[in-house]
Amino acid sequence: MSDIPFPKPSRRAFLRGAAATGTGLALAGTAQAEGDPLITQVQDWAQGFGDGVDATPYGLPIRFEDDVVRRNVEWLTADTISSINFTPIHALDGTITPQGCAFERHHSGAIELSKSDYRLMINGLVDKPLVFTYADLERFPRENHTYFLECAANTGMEWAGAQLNGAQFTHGMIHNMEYTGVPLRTLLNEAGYDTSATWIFVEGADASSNGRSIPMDKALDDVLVAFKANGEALRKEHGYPVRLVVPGWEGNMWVKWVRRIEVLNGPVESREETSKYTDTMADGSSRKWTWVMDAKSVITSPSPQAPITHGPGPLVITGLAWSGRGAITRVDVSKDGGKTWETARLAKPGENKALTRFYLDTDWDGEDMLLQARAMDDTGYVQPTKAQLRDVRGENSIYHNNCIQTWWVRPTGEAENVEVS
Ligand SMILES: Nc1nc2c(c(=O)[nH]1)N[C@H]1C(S)=C(S)[C@@H](COP(=O)(O)O)O[C@H]1N2
Ligand SMILES: [Mo]
Repeated sequence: MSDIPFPKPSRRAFLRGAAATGTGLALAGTAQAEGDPLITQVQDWAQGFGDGVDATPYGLPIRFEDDVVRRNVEWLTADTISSINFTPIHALDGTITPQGCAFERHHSGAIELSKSDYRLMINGLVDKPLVFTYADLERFPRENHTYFLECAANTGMEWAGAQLNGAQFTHGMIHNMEYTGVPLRTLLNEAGYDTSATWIFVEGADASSNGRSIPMDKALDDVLVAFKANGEALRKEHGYPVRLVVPGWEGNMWVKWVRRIEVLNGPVESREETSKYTDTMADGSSRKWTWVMDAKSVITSPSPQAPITHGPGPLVITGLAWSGRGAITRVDVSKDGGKTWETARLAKPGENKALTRFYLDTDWDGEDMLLQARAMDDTGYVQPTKAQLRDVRGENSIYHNNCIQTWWVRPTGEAENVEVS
């Protein structure tokens, strides 16, 4: 898509905007009591009974929310078995992703593995190879941590130009859950791992096995062997009954249905690791072992799937920011394609390797906006523009696109995925 020239704001619009900001935002309700049957008449739902407490032993969202669902992009993969779908981030708020709409990525489909059939083996450079049952894992001291998981391919279709029209599709290969699990360190200690060992190799119980090598330093640091997410059992599609949680690192290392962990003195050069999860640079060379997900952000509303549905005046601009290196410290929002920036309000102080919600409570003048968000983390890293990222990485990459995203919001409130130069 070609560059969109930013329409110059008129002087009148500028003054109106300035005056409104100066006085602070005042918002009255937009409906009127008089003549509104919703106010003046007794409605059906107030005259009969609702559902009894036994109607839904395990509840689903109310039917009015039935479009808040994972979606896939049909042309992306040949079939749905080795495929991916996307979290409806445009329709969510806060930071926790409900498991029921958290994106899925499988190489050979989501398998059904019961707790009683579950085994986890730790072997290789250990004093004593061990096999844990699910019940064994439950007897180790466990911890709770909230982390994001981002697929390395998130935003990967956007390298060459603005392509997919919606935050769900451009940035939805991400979810954020509160995990309960046992630190991998605890289990490695239990097996008596060789302290000179430098790597582990982890594989899953599915046909693809998704074998991945992880440096021992990371394995001993914050990796979890997790069995609950957001308080309940992992869903089948997220690795029931047990998955690996590798905080801040690319999603493919978070092995689901984890069945074996081998302690080694070097990485296992699996097919996927050497050929797939590398970044192709402009000169055709490859960047390898880029495990950490750099700081990134996206405005979730307004966005193409979440247009503004009201006129000028108070507008809540919101989005998500995250960094695999630590906590988000600041998010700036631009309405003019990066010329000027305002610092957004973080809903809560940024948390380590977890999604951070930001808000810009603003006054919309009803004119075009080129909305952007720019994240900063506690290492001092600033999210790059698309041009800056292309300067370093070219346009041949798929993975690790963490550039600033632009939405062109029209006076009608509709938004579109665009690029600014
Ligand atoms: N066993 C196994 N683990 C796996 C995969 C897989 O196909 N099999 N896919 C990986 C990839 S590429 C990603 S991005 C994440 C996705 O996790 P989710 O399905 O819970 O979103 O799981 C990873 N772990
Ligand atoms: Mo992935």
